[in-house]
Amino acid sequence: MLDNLISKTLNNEKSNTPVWFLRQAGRHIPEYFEIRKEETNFINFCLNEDLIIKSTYLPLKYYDLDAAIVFSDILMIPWAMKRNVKFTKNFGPTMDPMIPNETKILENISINSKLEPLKNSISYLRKKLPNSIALIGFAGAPWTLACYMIEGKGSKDFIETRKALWSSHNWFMKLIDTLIVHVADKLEMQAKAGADILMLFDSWSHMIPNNFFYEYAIKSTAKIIDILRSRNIFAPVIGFPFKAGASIIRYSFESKVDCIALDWSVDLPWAIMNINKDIAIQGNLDPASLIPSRNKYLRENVLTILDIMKDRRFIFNVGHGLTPDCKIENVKEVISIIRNYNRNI
Ligand code: 1CP
Repeated sequence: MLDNLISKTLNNEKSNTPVWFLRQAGRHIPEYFEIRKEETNFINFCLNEDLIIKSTYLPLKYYDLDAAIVFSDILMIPWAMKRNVKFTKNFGPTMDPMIPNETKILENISINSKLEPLKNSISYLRKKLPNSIALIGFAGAPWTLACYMIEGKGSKDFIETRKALWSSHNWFMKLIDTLIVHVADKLEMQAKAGADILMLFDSWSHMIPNNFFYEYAIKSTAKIIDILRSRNIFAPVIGFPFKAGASIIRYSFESKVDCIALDWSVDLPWAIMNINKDIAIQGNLDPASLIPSRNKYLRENVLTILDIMKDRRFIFNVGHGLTPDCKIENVKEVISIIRNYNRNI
């Protein structure tokens, strides 16, 4: 086992509180935009080993972190499935929306052959990174990928996806089953290449109609983890059912994740009372608290989170990705509060 705080925390040891940040690699560090200029097409950027490696390293140059997350995007799976994914500046990702009942997408294809640069970058990074830094590989969860693929873009309510779920349910189930296999394949590839920890982003889990939450958030995650374990991949999995409210209780017991990432809306005292005590917890500082300069509540808030979580296996993180306007000095301050807290307990 790697000698780092995150691996220890996830492998059942109570250790000092580790820290890393969702979306720590891109956007809020000005130097990222210098690296980004080297390749303006974002898909090509995510396929360029040199740029993947530079971006993954970037936050480690600025911060004393316990993990690096490999630079990529959840939409590399739809891209590898031959959807014409494009990233447009100031708009976000787009692709041709899928027509419900379209069967071509359900064909059995292998996505990993198209993601070789990701695999090679992970192998290189794991060899170069010190053992004290965990390397995290990731994928989007099937529901969240289906949302982008059916809608063709981001959305406030993913109405087309929910309509497809009700009107073409058999097809929708097959689409999710197809995505389960692709997600498992991609996670397996990353673990075999050297990723120590795997994370599943279900960023739109709050768009799942409640009576389908078990099927599409919990069971699909459990199926992915079953596939991984059956292939002898035992890297711990962190699940992130974003904004799923009280449904995180059942998710924590039945999705088979080793750690649940909590978003910034979750009340921590409620969470530790109600969710599965056998799994670790990651979260849940509001990333917006890292935007104002000299935010006088920041320190108090970080200490409150640490106090509440002191008897649980806990990874400090934000409750959603860092935003482009987040301040580097605030991130540094949070890390120093955590390191000092660790020294004093
Ligand atoms: O031009 C650019 O630089 C594009 C901005 C950008 C970046 C930096 C996108 C487009 N993706 C990424 C990288 C990325 N995406 C990482 C790498 C690590 C890091 O930044 O530290 C990760 C882990 C992701 C994951 C991701 N992509 C998620 C899940 C996390 C979350 O925020 O909920 C989602 C939903 C996406 C889709 C996506 N990719 C990019 C954008 C702008 C979006 C969101 C669009 C929307 O809100 O619908």
